[in-house]
Amino acid sequence: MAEETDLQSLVTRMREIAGSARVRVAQAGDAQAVEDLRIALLGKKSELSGLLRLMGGLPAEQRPEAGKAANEAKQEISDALEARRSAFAADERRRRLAQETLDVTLPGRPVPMGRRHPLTQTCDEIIAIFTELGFEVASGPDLEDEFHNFEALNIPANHPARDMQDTFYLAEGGVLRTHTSPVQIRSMQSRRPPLAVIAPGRVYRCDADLTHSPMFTQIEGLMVDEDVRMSDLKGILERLIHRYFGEDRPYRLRPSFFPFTEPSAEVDILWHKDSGEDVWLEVLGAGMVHPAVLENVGYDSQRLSGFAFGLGVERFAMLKYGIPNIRLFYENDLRFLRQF
Ligand code: 2NM
Repeated sequence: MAEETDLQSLVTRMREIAGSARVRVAQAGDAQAVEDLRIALLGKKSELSGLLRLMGGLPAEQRPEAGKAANEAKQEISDALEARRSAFAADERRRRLAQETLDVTLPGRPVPMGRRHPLTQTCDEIIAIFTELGFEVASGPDLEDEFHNFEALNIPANHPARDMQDTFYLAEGGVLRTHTSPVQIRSMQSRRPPLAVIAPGRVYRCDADLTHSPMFTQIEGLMVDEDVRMSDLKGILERLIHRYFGEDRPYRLRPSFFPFTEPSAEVDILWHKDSGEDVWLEVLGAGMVHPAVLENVGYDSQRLSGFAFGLGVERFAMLKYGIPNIRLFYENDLRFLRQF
């Protein structure tokens, strides 16, 4: 180019630069090549920038035309660079999305299902049998005083049930309840007949072998009204036995003794052993509430009568499911628990 700047050749060169830039940009192989080209074509050291500096040597009236040509060249190059850059960006995005594809038809990760503990299931099943008959559910404290656990139940101070061998006495006084009967005592103390309640809950005795645990679960029942009879008791217990062990299950009432009932009975069911032998198995205790117990809670034993019964929930579950060891209920071994 001539010493002094010539408008025509300046404009021509700018158009040539723009034209060849379009070809080079079209040939760029990747986004980095486009960026390298942007610096080479529009950067401070580019030929176009050099030409812009030369524009200062033009006569003032020619500068607008040169400036217009420069802007057009810059714009053309920028547009070409941007088009190429966005094409590579779109390619990159498509590639990434293809890699990230999620198969929404794949099965989900399994969520382990929880279930009720077999003791809870058995408890709920027995409770349902009684609530359907009109009984209410009552509860009370595990730590009892000797009045509610023994005295009110007509269990005298020298009775073997009060023995240290059978009962957990607390140093601070009181006992861990040995049955849920104290709940029945509290129900009678706080309410007036007619009364039909069941008391499910944990009870505690100094006892441990295959079929006995120092803590186990009991359900006791109580009904008090005018003219409640032994035949009412038998009817209710028959419903329980037939609902829980099967409608054709043979059972029998056998005379027994408890301090808190008179008369008292134990209920046996006929059990078919694996050996082929049929045996009577005791499954619960029951009786007509002793008049002394009614008087202890302030009821008139001349006007009122009642029946009561008690059963061990673990024993009911062990019989129905053939569970050989009571401790399986408390170990929370999932291989055991999953079977129910
Ligand atoms: C049993 C057997 C017989 C019983 C008695 C009472 C109360 F509080 F009414 F006197 N509640 N439960 C009872 C009667 C419990 O369990 C083997």
